[in-house]
Parts: sequence; structure tokens; C-alpha cells
Amino acid sequence: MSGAATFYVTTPIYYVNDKPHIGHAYTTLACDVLARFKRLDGFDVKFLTGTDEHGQKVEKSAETAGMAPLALADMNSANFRELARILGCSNDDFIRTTEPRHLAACQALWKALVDKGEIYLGAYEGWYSVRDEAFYAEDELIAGPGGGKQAPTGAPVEWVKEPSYFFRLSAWQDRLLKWYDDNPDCVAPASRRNEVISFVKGGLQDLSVSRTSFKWGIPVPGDEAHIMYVWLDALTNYITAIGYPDATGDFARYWPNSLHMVGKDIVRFHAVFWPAFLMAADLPPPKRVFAHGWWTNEGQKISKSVGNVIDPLSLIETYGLDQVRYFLLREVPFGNDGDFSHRAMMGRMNSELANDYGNLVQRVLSMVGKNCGGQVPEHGLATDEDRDMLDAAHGLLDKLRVAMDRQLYHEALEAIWVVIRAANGYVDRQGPWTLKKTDPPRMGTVLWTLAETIRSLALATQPFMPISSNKILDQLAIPASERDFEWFGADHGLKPGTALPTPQGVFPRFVEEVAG
Ligand code: ME8
Repeated sequence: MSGAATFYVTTPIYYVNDKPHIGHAYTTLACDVLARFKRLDGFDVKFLTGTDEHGQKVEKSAETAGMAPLALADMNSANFRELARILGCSNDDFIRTTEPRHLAACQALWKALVDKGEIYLGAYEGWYSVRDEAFYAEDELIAGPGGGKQAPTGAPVEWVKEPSYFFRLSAWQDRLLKWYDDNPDCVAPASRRNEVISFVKGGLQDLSVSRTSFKWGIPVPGDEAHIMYVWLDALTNYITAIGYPDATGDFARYWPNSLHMVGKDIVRFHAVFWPAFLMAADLPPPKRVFAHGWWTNEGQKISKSVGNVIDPLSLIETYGLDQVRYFLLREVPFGNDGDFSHRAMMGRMNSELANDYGNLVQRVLSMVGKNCGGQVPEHGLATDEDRDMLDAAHGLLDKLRVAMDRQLYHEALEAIWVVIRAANGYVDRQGPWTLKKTDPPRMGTVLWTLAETIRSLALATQPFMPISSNKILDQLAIPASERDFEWFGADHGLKPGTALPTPQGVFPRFVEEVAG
């Protein structure tokens, strides 16, 4: 792998004050699909996820639960690890911010910032939101329901007055603007990029980066009365996991091709504070930050107080893992907000998975099973229509690469479905069941063309629906070693005479239970 191009993708690390919900599952799945896609495409990939365990929010939750913060973190971190497993995630590492490797990286970054004169001691007086773990300026606050002040996110705020170290964020305004300007793709989608640029153009205040009023965090080197601001601690996870402070090895290998996938609410931390911290420590900023939108549940904002939080595990139990993976990445143009509804989920499961894709595979493979002696059929001279079908199937990979490099999952899936729909149209027009009586050799050619199209489709859907795609590839007797994208295309077409196993349905329909 040493010569391969690299790709580094990260999820946010999740707070351990809470159970995993659909938002966590969404980001993690999006990263998994991308990691799988790039691995299949020959890249040397590192996919990182993990948990954010320090800070006042976790400390308070532990207090409420009557537990030590680390005990709460151990328990909830295990839930996130288990979520990644249940989602079928292919993460290469799972980082916890309470690990010794992370303490070492944070303290090294802190010292680098001090050495560069980027951190100074002062006193913070202003608003803080524990729920958001964020400082807010007076003019950012909005009126709450009771007339009091609250954060723009709706979170409560409290007045904080304590000694604090500051990071000279104000000095980084022009260099950040230059970074956005020189790197048009460093923050995406465009709406978020514009939001970030206008925030930075509005002027930056120095950022408080240490607290003294609680203990649960990483001590500031040389001044242990202070603990590091939890966001400075948390963001550093992305470089801890690639060996920082050692700037050779994995850091040199992966950092130049890094992608941070985040939710839209935390874009400021990733696209303003984080690149400024890195540049200030003389390190390159990440290559790209992509911020996705938020899900609502049946049209309603998801909130614990409303009690409509979506549990990803129960979704998987109800609809199936590949179905949930497909739905979440198909339903919404990635980057926009989306609504989860049972109706929409069931609609896509039945019409796109069971009818379009599942039926295509099922009817073609059962015709091959019945009429071609359970073997890949011989094929004769291709007609224009056969060639068009195959070109569409083999041409898919280039379209997917373009879409996936921009994290446009919905476009990648739509390109796949264009081929699925074309294949269903081709079956209907060619009528292999009639050819069976009138022209058996031509039937063989049509069924071979379809089986080869299905091979390409199943290769293409692997990152999104690994279990179902592998079942289809099994039914085509494709060895495990011939499933990466090197095997895409005409040069590796199905070999006539290969024995195929008995076909089995891959995409079940969702059948509503009738009450009563
Ligand atoms: O923010 N739909 O952790 P977190 C989609 N520890 N995404 C949603 C969502 C929804 N309804 N609700 C939340 C943190 N999210 C920090 C990150 S990274 C160095 C530190 C997303 O556990 C949200 O946008 O609060 C965020 O990306 C993640 O879930 C929540 O993470």
C-alpha cells in the first residue's frame, strides 16, 4: 500500500453525556461510505471516529448520574463503539480523548502555540453555554422564552468570570480569509463556506482556551490550575490519531488528504478555530471540511424534551441495515436538511430497493438459473442496444468518482439508479422469455449483458450497501478478491460457463403490519 494515494476521513468525536442518535449515525455512515469507496478505488485509507470525553458538560452529566466522569465516559464511549459496529462501519481507529496518546498530543500542541507566542494569560468575563461548550458575545444572544438570554442555538448561557489563557484568534483573520480564497474546496457546501467567510470578515475576538472553574479536562502544561478548553482538546483528536507530535509517519502520510465530516452546527469550530490553531502551530490546515444538514422526525425538530429522538438501532431493527444506510444517503442532497418519515423510508425501500434493484437482479438471475443451466451464458455479437447498456454500466465508475469526491452521495446513487432503470427497460424491450423460444443464442447474449450490468451495479453499490451488494456478487460467483474497482469494466466481464449458485432475493419489501 505504501505507494497508494492516501485518504483520511474523520467523524466528529461524540460527547459521552448522551446516547447515540440518528445524527451520530448519519455522520458516521457518510464517512464509512466514503472510506469504503476510496478503499475499493485503491486508496490507502484511514477512517477515524471516537468520543469527546472532557469538559463541563460531561462533568455535569456525571454529577447528575452520580458517577465519576471517567466511569460515565467508559460506559457511553462503549455505546458509540457499539453503534459503529452495528452500522457496519469500517473505521480503522476509535479514539477516546481520555487516552494517554491524546493527552500527549494536546499538551504538545499547546506548547507549540505558547512557543510561537500565540497564547497569553488574561481573564475571561462573558457568556458561556455548557450545552454547546461555546463562548458567546453579548450581541449573539437571543431572548429566551422567559425573557432571559439564551444562545442562538437555544441553549442556556451563564456568566463566567475567571482567569483564562487566550489564543490570538484576532490575528488570524486575514490568513484565514486567504486560506478560504486560495482553497475554494476547503469548506463545503458553498452555503457553509459563505457563512464561514462572512463570520470571519465580521472580525474575530481572541478565544478563551482554558478554564479554572472545574477539573475534568487536560491540564495546561506548566499551570495546572487551568484545564484546556474542551474544543481545543477535542479538535486535536484528528492529529493525535495520526501520531502528532511526530510529524513524520502517519501524519505526513494522511494529513495532506484529510476530510472532516461534521454537522452544520459545528462548522465554526472546524473551519475557523481549528485551521487557525494549526496554522498558528505551523501545521497545515485540514484539506476539507464538509458540513451536512440536520434531520427532523416526521417534520418535527428532534429534541429530548419532545421525546422524538430517533434511535439508530431501532431503525436498523425495523428496516434493515443496508436499507437504513441507503435511505439516509439517498433521501437528502448531502449538505441539506432532511426529514425522516416512515412513509419515505418505506417508499424508497419498496420502490427503489425491492422493485427497481431487487427485481432486476432476481428476474435476471432466475432466468439465467432456469434457462442457461445455472451458468453464465455464452454471448454472441452485441447489438447497439447491448453496447449502450454495457457502456452505461461500465461508465458508472467515472461518474461515481466525481460525485464522491464532492461528497454528493445522492448524485452517486442517482447515477447508479439511472443504470438500474435502463437495465429494467432493456429487459422489457428485449424480452428474453420470448427469445427463449424464438432465438436461444440471442437470449444468451441479452442475459449475459444483463448479468454483466448487474455485476457493475453490485460493485458500485458496495460502499453504500455492503451486505446486499456482496450477496449479489456471491450470486454471480465473483471471488472476494475481484470486488474492488480495478475489476470494473469490459476487460473483466463475466466469464461464460461459470457455474452460479441458486439465486435468492436480496431486497425484501417492507410490509406494513395490519392492526387488529
Ligand atoms: O458536537 N441531524 O458532539 P455531539 C443530523 N463533541 N445531525 C445531527 C443532529 C440531527 N438532528 N443532531 C446532532 C459534538 N447532529 C462535539 C464534536 S469534534 C472535534 C467535537 C450531529 O455528540 C451534529 O451536527 O454533540 C454533530 O455533528 C453530531 O451530531 C453531534 O455530536
